[in-house]
Amino acid sequence: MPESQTPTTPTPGSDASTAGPLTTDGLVQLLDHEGRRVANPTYDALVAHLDADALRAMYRDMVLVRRFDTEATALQRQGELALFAQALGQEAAQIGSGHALAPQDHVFPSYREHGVAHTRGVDLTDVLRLFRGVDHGGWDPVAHGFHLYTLVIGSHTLHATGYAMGVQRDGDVGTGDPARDTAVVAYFGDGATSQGDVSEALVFAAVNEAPVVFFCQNNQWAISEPTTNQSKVPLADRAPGFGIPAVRVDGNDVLASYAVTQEALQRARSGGGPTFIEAFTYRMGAHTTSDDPSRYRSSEEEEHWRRRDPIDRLRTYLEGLGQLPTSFLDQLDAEADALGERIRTTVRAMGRPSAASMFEHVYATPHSVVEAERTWFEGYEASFLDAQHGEGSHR
Ligand SMILES: Cc1ncc(C[n+]2csc(CCOP(=O)(O)OP(=O)(O)O)c2C)c(N)n1
Ligand SMILES: [Mg+2]
Repeated sequence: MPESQTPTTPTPGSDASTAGPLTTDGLVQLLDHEGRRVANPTYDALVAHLDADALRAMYRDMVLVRRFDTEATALQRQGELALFAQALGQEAAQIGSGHALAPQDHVFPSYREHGVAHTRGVDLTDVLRLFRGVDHGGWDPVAHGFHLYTLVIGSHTLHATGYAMGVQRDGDVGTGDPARDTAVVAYFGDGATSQGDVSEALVFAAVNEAPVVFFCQNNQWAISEPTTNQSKVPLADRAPGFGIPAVRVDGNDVLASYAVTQEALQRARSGGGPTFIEAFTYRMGAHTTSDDPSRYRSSEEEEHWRRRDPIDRLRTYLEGLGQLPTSFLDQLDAEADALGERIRTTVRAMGRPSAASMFEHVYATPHSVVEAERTWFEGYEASFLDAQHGEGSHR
């Protein structure tokens, strides 16, 4: 067992001494939490082609996404966003897996996959259109191979599986053409694994050998519920029961996250069917800006994981290689500052949509339920106007 997997300070949310869902046993790791390269005969070959430029590109993306998190949180506090969900602490799982994707792959995210969005070329300011309530999405899912965020926990694992079955029926699996063979990825959390939808998705994916990767970010919390309330065993252990191969990875290790995703994507694209990846990580921030984690977890636990910051780990590794020159870091600082400025300016200029616009673009074609709700809402709004003119009954 590499040193970093040895339990150090067992704290709530990080007790490696148990065999339960928080064990660190069996995690694929290529960089330990001190930023040292760990040899792994199975996965080394999958990262061998990553040169210093590629590793710096991952580092850059992680830093930019973290800046995005910080700026968006500040904007929410200033009243510019209704809500925000940080990806803080999950950058390695997201950027590592995102870098493994091919242009033709298609992703179904939850709501904190800002790192993956960034790797798919989604402008991060567009992500904030949803969190400001300006529209229901903010980007073209087809153009980016990145579906809209899904807030209904776990439901999109079914969408991903259905989409993957469509890919299969289009003949875009197992052709041997690297520009054509396509994989689908569903990103979801530890809490989502308790949803019936996820079990149904695993059943359909398994029996249809659908080209889908289930990427579970076990950040150890589902709002205030710890993973120990979701499972008695590591979450990845469930997948073999469905007939789906599973791998547990250190989700704070960008290299390992890249490698296991690469393996799973190749299996899916070549016709080998689904894979379940459990990326063991930690939600360093609050669930959302509406949450106060100090109500349900200790500062010791947060400190334990702060010392396992995924960005620090890659930085230490690159510094050890002598591959993080000051010129690069200075340029990245400037780039992050420019991104922050652009985020602030763009969000403030988004304006305020009319309330009625929430009924637009819910479906691609007219929908009788949405139309009925729109009609009711317009009448309700009008009743307030009537009241202002002394003609209605509402106060
Ligand atoms: C079907 C459904 N039930 C409940 C909720 C309320 N809810 C929002 S986030 C969340 C916790 C999800 O936890 P997890 O799957 O671990 O994802 P994380 O937020 O940690 O990324 C819950 C219960 C919801 N959005 N959808
Ligand atoms: Mg969670």
